[in-house]
Parts: sequence; C-alpha cells; structure tokens
Amino acid sequence: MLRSITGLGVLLLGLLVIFSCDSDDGGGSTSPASIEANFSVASARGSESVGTIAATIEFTETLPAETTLLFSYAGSALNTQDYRFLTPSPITVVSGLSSFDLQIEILEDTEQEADETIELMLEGASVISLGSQRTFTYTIEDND
Ligand SMILES: [Ca+2]
Ligand SMILES: [Ca+2]
Repeated sequence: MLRSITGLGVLLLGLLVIFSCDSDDGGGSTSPASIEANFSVASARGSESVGTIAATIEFTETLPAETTLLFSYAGSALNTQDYRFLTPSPITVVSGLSSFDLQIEILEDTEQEADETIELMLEGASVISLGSQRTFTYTIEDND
C-alpha cells in the first residue's frame, strides 16, 4: 500500500514537471540558447555635446529569464576622460525584455581634437547566445 502511494506521488510529480514545462513554453518550443543578442546597428556618430547615447542590444525573442551580458571596450576615445559608462559590464537584463539600451555619457570638453571612437564588443551572455552583430562603434565628433 505504502509503495503504491509513493509510486502515485512520483507519477503526479512527473506530470507536474511536464505541465510546468509546457506552460513555460508559451506555445513556442524555442530554447533560450537559440535566442541571440545583437547590437541594433554597427555604428553611429554624434557631437561630443550630445550628452547620453544608447547602444541598443536587441534580442531575437523576448527574454524568458534574467540574462547577464558581458562586453569589452576599445577605441581611440578614453573611458572616464572622453566618455563614461552609465551601464558598465556585466549588464543584468531582466526577463521579459526584447531589447536593452547600454547607456554611455559622452563628456564634453573645450579641446580641439580629432574625432574619437568607442568600440564595444559583446563577449558573452548567460542563458542566451550572441548573434553576428557583436560590435558597435560610436564616433565622437569634436565640436571645438
Ligand atoms: Ca567641446
Ligand atoms: Ca573637444
């Protein structure tokens, strides 16, 4: 008797797991790993007096879970001198979003200088994958 009750419990638990997996799918069968993160554009430019800019990262589907994104930066503009990250790496993106704005404050100065670049590169993502548009280059145009 005890054995059959335990067996029934295991069976019910199994059905619950199957049922909750089905309801999480929301009708689709896409696994999170097939969702890709890409920059929305490869490049953009603007005056150094622009203020805050956004490098938009788009997801091919709405995120089913919280996701962490890692990015690196390079370029001729200097972090903390010519610009600063309002959204530093790593970025935590909550579930339910289909895009995320990585915000950068462009710092205005009075020096005459050449146009400078900020090069961002997506380096990794938890839960989801990276797409082919992993880099974004922003050109800061001098206004002095
Ligand atoms: Ca200036
Ligand atoms: Ca300047």
